[in-house]
Amino acid sequence: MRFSIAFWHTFRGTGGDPFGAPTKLWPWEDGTDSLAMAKRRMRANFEFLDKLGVELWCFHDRDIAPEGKTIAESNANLDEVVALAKELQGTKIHPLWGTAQLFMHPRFMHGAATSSELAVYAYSAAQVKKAIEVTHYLGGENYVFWGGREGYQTLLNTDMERELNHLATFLHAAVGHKKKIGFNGTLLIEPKPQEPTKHQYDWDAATAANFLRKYGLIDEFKLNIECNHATLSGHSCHHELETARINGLLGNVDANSGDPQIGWDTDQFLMDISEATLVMLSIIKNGGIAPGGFNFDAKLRRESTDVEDLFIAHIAGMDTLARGLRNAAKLIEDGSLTELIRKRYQSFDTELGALVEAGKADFETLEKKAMEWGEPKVPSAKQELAEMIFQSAL
Ligand code: XLS
Ligand code: NI
Ligand code: NI
Repeated sequence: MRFSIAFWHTFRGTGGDPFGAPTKLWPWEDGTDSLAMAKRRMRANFEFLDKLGVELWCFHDRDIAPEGKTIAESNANLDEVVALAKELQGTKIHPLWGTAQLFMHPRFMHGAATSSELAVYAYSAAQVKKAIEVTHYLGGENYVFWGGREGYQTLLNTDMERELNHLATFLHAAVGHKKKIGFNGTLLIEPKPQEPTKHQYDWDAATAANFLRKYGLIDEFKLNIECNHATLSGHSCHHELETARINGLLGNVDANSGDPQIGWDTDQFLMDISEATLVMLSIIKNGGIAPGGFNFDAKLRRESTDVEDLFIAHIAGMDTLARGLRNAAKLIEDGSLTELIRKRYQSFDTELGALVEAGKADFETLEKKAMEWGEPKVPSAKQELAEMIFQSAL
């Protein structure tokens, strides 16, 4: 199943929210952001991975090591923690993906690659360069670009075309650097429609795919679909996975879920078996997800404060997806849904249908047929039957 622990939530999540102070005071934390603390936290991460039997993890550069006063100092801090991580990884464990955290510091308030300030663009390039290098060094299989603050708050002060051009040149430079250092991992874009900006440029899978095509990046990137981002964009996770899949872009899943009553990225663990079954239907159709995986980009609720809760959440997240896989396999083996869909389109399984699908039926030919056939007989879509078959598999 290629499960992965998200270091930022599991080891840097504090339970703080805009209305309240941190609630999680893990026993290994000493309340500082020192290098020594970063190392102790890294040991806790590997103890957790070991106890769960999970062999993949994901990180942002700034989650795992404290930022220094200069880029050189930050890089040195990162090198020190990464050396320890490499040692603790042993032979079995490695990152599913790494990424650069380009949104927390005030310098990124206008974005990173889409900032109006050239010095920020350059700073971001330096940070991504280093983050790709350490991901490569740790044996990471992928590298993710989630566009932190790549977006806008108002178009009145924004040159959207110029910002998107900058984003594309930035990503081309990342491809160049990846090749230069011999990193063979997949580069992924993680769509999200809004938050923190009002409009994030990588809105959804279709928007990201169009961006990649326009700028000649389509063969160099895949997509990391996050379920909660999907629902924020007004789609279902299944829709986003399918959009990525049919475009040959499904690369990874950030396995989490939102709350139907809350309109933001709540990053809850995916606990809904029906949702997990839909996710796994796409994964099976995709022929699996490797070299991607299921990253638990999910956090405990503010009110869940026991260390035990970290285990319960991840175990339940894994079990839910595993049950989803079993259900999806059952549905596919049973074949009723596939048959329902096949029947629905069977009018195209004809000589004329084949001509249409090959793009060889011109309007004259079709007009002649339409006149000959008269009023079409339109069959039922069988939605309730499809829903019944689906629910029966859960
Ligand atoms: C935020 C994103 C983030 C990415 C990694 O909403 O989900 O956590 O996965 O930068
Ligand atoms: Ni994510
Ligand atoms: Ni998210």
